[in-house]
Amino acid sequence: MAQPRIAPPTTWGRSTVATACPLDCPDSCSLAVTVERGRVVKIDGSTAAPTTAGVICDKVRRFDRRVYSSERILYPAVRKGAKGRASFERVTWDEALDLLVERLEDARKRWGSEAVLPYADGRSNGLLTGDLEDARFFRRFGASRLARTISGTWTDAAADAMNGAMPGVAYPDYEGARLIVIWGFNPSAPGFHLMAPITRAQQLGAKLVVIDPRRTAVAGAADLHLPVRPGTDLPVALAVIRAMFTEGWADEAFLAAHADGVEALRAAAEPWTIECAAAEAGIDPSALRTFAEWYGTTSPAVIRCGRGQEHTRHGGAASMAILSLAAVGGKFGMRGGGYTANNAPAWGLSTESFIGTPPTNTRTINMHQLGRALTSLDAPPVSVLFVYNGNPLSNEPDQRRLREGLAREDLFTVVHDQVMTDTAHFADLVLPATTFLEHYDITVGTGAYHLQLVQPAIDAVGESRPNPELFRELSARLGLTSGDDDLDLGEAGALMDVAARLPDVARAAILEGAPPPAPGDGRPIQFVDVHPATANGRIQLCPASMGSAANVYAYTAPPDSARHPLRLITVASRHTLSSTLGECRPSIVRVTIHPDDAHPRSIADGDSVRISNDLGVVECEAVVTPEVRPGTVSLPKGLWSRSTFNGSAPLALIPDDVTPVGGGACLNDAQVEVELLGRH
Ligand SMILES: Nc1nc2c(c(=O)[nH]1)N[C@H]1C(S)=C(S)[C@@H](COP(=O)(O)OP(=O)(O)OC[C@H]3O[C@@H](n4cnc5c(=O)[nH]c(N)nc54)[C@H](O)[C@@H]3O)O[C@H]1N2
Ligand SMILES: Nc1nc2c(c(=O)[nH]1)N[C@H]1C(S)=C(S)[C@@H](COP(=O)(O)OP(=O)(O)OC[C@H]3O[C@@H](n4cnc5c(=O)[nH]c(N)nc54)[C@H](O)[C@@H]3O)O[C@H]1N2
Ligand code: SF4
Ligand SMILES: [Mo]
Repeated sequence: MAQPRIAPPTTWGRSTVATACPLDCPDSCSLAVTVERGRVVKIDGSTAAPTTAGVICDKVRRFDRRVYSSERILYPAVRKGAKGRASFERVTWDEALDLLVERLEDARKRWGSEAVLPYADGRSNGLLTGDLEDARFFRRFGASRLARTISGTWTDAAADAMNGAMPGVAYPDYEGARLIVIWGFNPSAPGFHLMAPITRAQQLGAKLVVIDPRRTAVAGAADLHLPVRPGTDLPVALAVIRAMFTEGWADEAFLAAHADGVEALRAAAEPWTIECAAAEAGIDPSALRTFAEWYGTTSPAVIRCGRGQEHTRHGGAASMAILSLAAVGGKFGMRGGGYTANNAPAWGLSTESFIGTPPTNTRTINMHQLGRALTSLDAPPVSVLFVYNGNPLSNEPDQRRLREGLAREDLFTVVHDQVMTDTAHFADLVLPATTFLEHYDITVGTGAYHLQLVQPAIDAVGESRPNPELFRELSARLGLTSGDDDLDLGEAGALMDVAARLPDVARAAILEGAPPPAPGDGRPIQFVDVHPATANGRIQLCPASMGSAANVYAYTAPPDSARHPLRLITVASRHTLSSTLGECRPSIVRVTIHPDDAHPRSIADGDSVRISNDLGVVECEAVVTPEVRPGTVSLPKGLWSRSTFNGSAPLALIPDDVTPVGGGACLNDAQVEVELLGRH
């Protein structure tokens, strides 16, 4: 097999390493990293991936702040003081692994192997550092399983059941659209490389519609902005579907030829007149009618479906209705028409085929109820928690309960991470992890069509180790190795191991730098280059696997709460990638509140405020602006405890309820009250 086109990290002189950004962002940029005397001195975008076109975000341009952070975990350490106090004592890797193996074996002896729970999200990890050696290890050990129900799980499941995860419209093809709909997505934070084609399309006369409770930058540039009440996207999408049928805009011929479940969808949409849906969403009915008419009568029309609407009680159903629109309108079959959701399935890669070891049927714990699991399970209890590729204390609901769980004296928590996160402060054992500038990976874009090699630009900082190395070592120490996938090949060997299992074209892209082999040369036209990979090749508008249409599309309005009248949404911000780089956030965070809500509460711009509900309290500053709709307040997601006055993240206000189908988190469903705390 071809060798990776990689040079070992230089320790002397100046060189530029071609690599890629694996962070959880749809754009999957190609990077040029300049290294001098073994240190990263510059991180730039490269032109290897056409979407990047040499331009990257400030977060990654300054990723050296994390690599060389004073908060970087440089060596293994064990807890010395009370849990959560972040007092640790350095140990050797050997001592650390001995201790970990002892705790894992103790837990297994006392409670059985399900007493061990891995917590990893892994959205910023590619094919090598997530769901490979780690999955093999935990499966062979027989640990409890973590249900990873975040980030597109519901939309991905819907897209899979409806269209067989048909790949979507590529960024450059937005330029050819006559109507662009940005739904619950904010391309000024994630996916900003989509902005250029949108702007060019507008210059060519395309209309832009944005559906978002906030007036984001893209909403500001829109011809029509629908500032819906959070969580009301289902009625809004169903009302557009209904209007398409009643006004004769639906493409009945396309539906007859290519879709099942048309009548069930029509029936689900029937109650939602424009007036009814607009009243529920708190928007002007004439604006909603205009949107329906534009969508019904304009082609090519493309929808970018984001996460905003998904992180609510009816989020999955809303995503299904949104994805249905393109079929009802017959928008496929032309460049610039259709939708974009998650393009990663375009490569047809199967994680299971890389892992090799079959999944266990051990108990499954929903990641969003980690606090509940740590504080309530007893048959067996969670006795060892193994955190890597994730930072639950900054990302999971019901933060107070999670803190309570992590503080349990009888819990052994190991955290393998790059920096001392809030979660790491609660660890009994911390292990240093490499960053993507120090290890190999293969990254698959979810928005842009890229499959790229990530390679080390520098040597591992301190004593940090990449995930595959840690889990191979653990497997060896616990006698869990078997088969040829356990040869100690080192990290580059693990890369070759995965590459060997890739389809030929993908392997060539990774190992020989051949052009990425995406369908339709990376610009597939839906229903021309790519088709629904469902069992009968037809779109399933109401897939049986999602439950009956009547149930899935049943809508109940969020409860009105006199005590907590404001809806809190938590959104991606340009400072961090979820909680990654939260250590570099400049100051106390600001909650965005509309003047109509601020004035009666005597809150002015820059005031200190207290946001509360029955679950918790967050104290921070306020920014008063009409950029968020009345009745809704907004905070960035992924905050560390240092970003608020009282050390609580918005997660302290978010209940750990999960959606009835899919088990997703209701991150944008919390009701809160905001009060004035003080004025500087
Ligand atoms: N810079 C940066 N980039 C990121 C991230 C980050 O933290 N920072 N996070 C990454 C991750 S993990 C993900 S999943 C993606 C998320 O990226 P997006 O899909 O853009 O998700 P959000 O920022 O959660 O929300 C998008 C928009 O939806 C709006 N919104 C909130 N609630 C609703 C609602 O009920 N209905 C509608 N229609 N809109 C609503 C918000 O105001 C927001 O502007 O971004 C990824 N990229
Ligand atoms: N309130 C609120 N909460 C949210 C969201 C929201 O919108 N609002 N969004 C949710 C969403 S969509 C998502 S995807 C999740 C994201 O939640 P997480 O997946 O937990 O994302 P990060 O905060 O980026 O944390 C990733 C951690 O893994 C570490 N890491 C990175 N690479 C490696 C590696 O190779 N090895 C090891 N051992 N560690 C590594 C990083 O240093 C970082 O601490 O958050 C969710 N939480
Ligand atoms: S986070 Fe997104 S925009 Fe920034 S470099 Fe990575 S892929 Fe590009
Ligand atoms: Mo996500």
